[in-house]
Amino acid sequence: MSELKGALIGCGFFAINQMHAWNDVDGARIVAICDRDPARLKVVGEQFGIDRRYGDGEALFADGGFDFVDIATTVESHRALVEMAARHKVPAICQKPFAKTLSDARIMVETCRKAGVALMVHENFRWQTPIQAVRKALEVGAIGTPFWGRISFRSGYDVFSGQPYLAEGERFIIEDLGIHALDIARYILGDVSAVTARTKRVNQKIKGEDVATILLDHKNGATSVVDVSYATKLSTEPFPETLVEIDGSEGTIRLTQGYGLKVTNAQGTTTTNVSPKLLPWASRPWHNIQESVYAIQQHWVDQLKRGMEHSTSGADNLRTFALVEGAYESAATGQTIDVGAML
Ligand code: NAD
Ligand code: 89Y
Repeated sequence: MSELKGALIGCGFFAINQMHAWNDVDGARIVAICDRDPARLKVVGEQFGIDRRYGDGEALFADGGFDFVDIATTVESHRALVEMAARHKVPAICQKPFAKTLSDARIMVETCRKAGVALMVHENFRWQTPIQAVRKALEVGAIGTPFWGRISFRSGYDVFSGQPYLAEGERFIIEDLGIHALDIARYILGDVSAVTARTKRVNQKIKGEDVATILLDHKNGATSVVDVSYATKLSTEPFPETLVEIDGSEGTIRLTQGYGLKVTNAQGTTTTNVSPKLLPWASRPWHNIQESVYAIQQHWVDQLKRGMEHSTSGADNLRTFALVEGAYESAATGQTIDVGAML
């Protein structure tokens, strides 16, 4: 199949990474961009040499001439834009968080299914090199059957300067960042039957919670703790590293700060450097996330060409999104939430 043509909607803070990654991806290129803010449209259009520019999604789709759309706006517009893509029979990638509510997310998945168009959520953290390394160690049976895990993201990094909207929502860390850690928990230990959560707001200058501790009961009997914080001041700032601990019947895996992977089993302990590549357009400390943006976008193109389901398809992401909703419900009620009943 020849090179796919894409259109990108939403030329904000994070879209710059997506545009750089599209330049590197094999088999696709961006031919049109859209943003309702003319200043952002101009900046991105000039930086990446895109002449076809639109201030409105309907006008973009009406002109057409592209094989897929990459929706990089914030959550408020996701449902309308995914539905627009489905109406125009255009396969769509949508940034996380996929939707405002699980009920919206379900409708979006169903709408694309009925239209017969592929839908992938840009849930990129599972594509990070260190997370892929953990999954591989498990797949080759290095520690036997996992029975316990901890997925941990604790930081004091100022995310609000680049993404000011994060300080303004009633919900913050679970919806914005915990969503990635919950997805990693599913990716590594499998689907979840129940969720229990506690949250806190430490930074009084923001509206939502900035600390969450979440207990997951996995369907295979494993238990995991997903703990996330943007109120944690450490001697060496780990942003944006997700640390992982897995205990299995035959050994342990530890993904430690600084991208070290330690695997211990009857053969002894091996320590491997699983640092992400610093792509030419990337910058520290974001390079881990930036490399995963390239990886997920390449996956989108490869699977679309093969006509196969994406790792983080809309349908897959419903199971991650249910954990987000379940965690908020558990924190609000103090109860353990049955995830199966939500899906
Ligand atoms: P942003 O506010 O900087 O950019 C969003 C852009 O979309 C703005 O320029 C805005 O004008 C435009 N926009 C909004 N609604 C539109 C519409 N209906 N039509 C056309 N343009 C519209 O936001 P951001 O920080 O770039 O975040 C975008 C999304 O990316 C968020 O959902 C965020 O959670 C996500 N994000 C993901 C990662 C990741 O690693 N996956 C990292 C950061 C942000
Ligand atoms: O928006 C968030 C994300 O998806 O990754 C990190 C982030 O930019 C801030 O928490």
